[in-house]
Amino acid sequence: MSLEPPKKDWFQAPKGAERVWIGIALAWCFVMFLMMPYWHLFGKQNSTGEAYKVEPRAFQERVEAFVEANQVGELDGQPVVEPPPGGEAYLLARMWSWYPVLKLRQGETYRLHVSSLDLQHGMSLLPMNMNFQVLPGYDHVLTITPTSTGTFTIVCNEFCGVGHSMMVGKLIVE
Ligand SMILES: [Cu+2]
Repeated sequence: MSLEPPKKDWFQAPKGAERVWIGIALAWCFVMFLMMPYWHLFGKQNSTGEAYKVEPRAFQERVEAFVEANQVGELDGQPVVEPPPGGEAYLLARMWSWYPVLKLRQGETYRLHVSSLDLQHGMSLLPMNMNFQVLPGYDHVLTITPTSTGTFTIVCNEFCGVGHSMMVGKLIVE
């Protein structure tokens, strides 16, 4: 069997129900397209887009200094760190853990610096619907105000190797 070129006038304009379905799909594309700027302006869980360049080792040193100055306890071998209300907090992602465990106060606003020591990770705060990319070299600053108390779980949502599924951290809000 050989390939044959299509016959002339092969195109037939859609009609009837096909037109309607194409119209519905196109209209929905526009709705989703407009939702992107809408959420950017009115979504409550968006990043402010504040980010700085940082060497991964320099970021790690800042995290260590932050832990040393504000540690209040220990949980599963990880330091529990309580940043000053309204102050700066740090969270380091690395293969395959989140460091340290943060302890925040409800209603206070923090500047949370998030970065990675090695490769790309994803910070997903459960059960809240929050997802942020965590990249080495970028100090991503999230302005956060916890509105509910409890112990929240941070999981990695970017596949980062064999330990990916065990990369679970904790965030405590009191
Ligand atoms: Cu990961």
